[in-house]
Amino acid sequence: MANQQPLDINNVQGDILEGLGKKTELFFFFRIKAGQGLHFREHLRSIIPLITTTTEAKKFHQTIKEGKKEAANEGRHFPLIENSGVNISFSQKGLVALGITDDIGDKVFKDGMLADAANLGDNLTEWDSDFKKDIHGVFDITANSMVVLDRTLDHIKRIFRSGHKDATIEEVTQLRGQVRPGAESGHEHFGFNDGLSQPAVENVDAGVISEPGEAPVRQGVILLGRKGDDGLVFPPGTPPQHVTRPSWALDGSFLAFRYLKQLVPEFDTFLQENALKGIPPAPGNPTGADLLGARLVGRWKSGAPIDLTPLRDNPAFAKRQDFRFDPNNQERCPFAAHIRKTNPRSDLDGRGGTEIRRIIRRGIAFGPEVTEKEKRERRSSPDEKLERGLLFACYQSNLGNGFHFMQQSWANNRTFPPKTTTVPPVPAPGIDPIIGVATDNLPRQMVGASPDISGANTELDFSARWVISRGGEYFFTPSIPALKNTFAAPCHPGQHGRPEL
Ligand code: N7H
Repeated sequence: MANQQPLDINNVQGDILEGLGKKTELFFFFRIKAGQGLHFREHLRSIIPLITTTTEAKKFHQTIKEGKKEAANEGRHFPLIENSGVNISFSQKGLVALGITDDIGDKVFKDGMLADAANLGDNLTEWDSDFKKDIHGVFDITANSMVVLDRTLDHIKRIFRSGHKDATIEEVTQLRGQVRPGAESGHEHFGFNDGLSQPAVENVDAGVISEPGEAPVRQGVILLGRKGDDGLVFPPGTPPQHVTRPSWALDGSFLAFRYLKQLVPEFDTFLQENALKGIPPAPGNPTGADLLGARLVGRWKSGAPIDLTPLRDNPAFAKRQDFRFDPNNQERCPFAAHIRKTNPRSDLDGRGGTEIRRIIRRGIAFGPEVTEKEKRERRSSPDEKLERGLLFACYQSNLGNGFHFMQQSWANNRTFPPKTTTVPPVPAPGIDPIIGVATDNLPRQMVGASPDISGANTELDFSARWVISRGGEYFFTPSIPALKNTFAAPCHPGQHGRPEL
């Protein structure tokens, strides 16, 4: 039964519904030291005032927005404001280490990402060995600079006595991301503007996104225990399977974290070697490589959706969400384009819609820019220090409806979106060219991107992968009251049989 009290966004950690302000970001993965669960709770209590709430994150963004506007009116440069944000999340193993034994009602979370790796199409030999170890939790720390970030990290480590005999946590690993420099700011390493399409959440973002086709989602699609957190919908189109949440789960969210390496020179070379032909020579027209890239992603590098502007980029359209795919046609946007695979919009009209599949994404780029040597050799350096990619993070109330489903049943599935009724019939859409993995040992391929712009139903084979999973984990990001009253409460293991929602 959904909670009837109105949502108070002071209770929700800031990265979930708003996003922490970030130029740099650190994911600090930790383990609670054996036998230190109770002392960890004490330290956690001291951390709670540092946790950035949704209200605080919103206020920070508002200040920046107003400051930038004012500076622009006065013709001056708007300086970076010193700031730092902190959120905390726990894995299932972390809950166990804390003695929290209630069933949270999400099998994907409980089993963990390592157990899910094969379903996601990951090759475990490509995983960083740290993600094969036990991880109990993660601090998500953001800041306007590395110096400020390190200061916040030091503060947190001091509270947990890290490095001392009486430490209650030990570091498993840490990953640092940063916004890319200059004009690439906001763009991921392949060069595409990222983080544009997010679901608006009812009564939180109301009025922010109101374009047709992108109605706000119910709060329970992202937050546990709220209206819309109805349980797993599987197989697709069937009624939700009943789920019971413990009371402390209210207003928390599941975080799927993925450490994704990107092979940028290889991706660029592929686009050049398969550049689309038949683009009329006219001023402002893209290269064939640019057009192919846009058809793989579904947006131009500026962010403009190809469904609205299929043949040339138009940066003025960068943030537009008001498009609905023609379910019988992939001339404007291939069925398998990354954004169509991960948010098929009108393709699922009459098939249950997309609402329960929506996720809120909070990724950041990591690693250095491509070097001149890598450009020349058209190959990523084997030097790990030059590895680059995306620290992908997303929130949802149900991993089996959200991230896990999206990767396994949409991105990796050649026959999604289902196209059984098109006249004339079209071949199966193929695999998401950006994140899809062929789990059936057949080549990776998609339809609708080759070899010339009129060949909307022609197959393109791209057996190489450009995004490689190096690991990850599933976490639960509790509400602030749950952190205070359950996670940091001074009680003994086994005392958590609390009332259900
Ligand atoms: Fe994706 N990319 O640069 O190609 N993504 N993504 N993603 N992605 C999106 O709307 C990218 C990944 C989604 O509502 C854009 O923000 C890369 C995973 C969803 O229209 C671009 C990687 C998953 C959307 C990229 C990567 C998703 C989306 C368009 C990995 C989930 C919104 C800009 C390195 C399983 C779809 C934007 C919508 C958009 C890229 C990963 C999901 C440019 C490079 C793992 C739901």
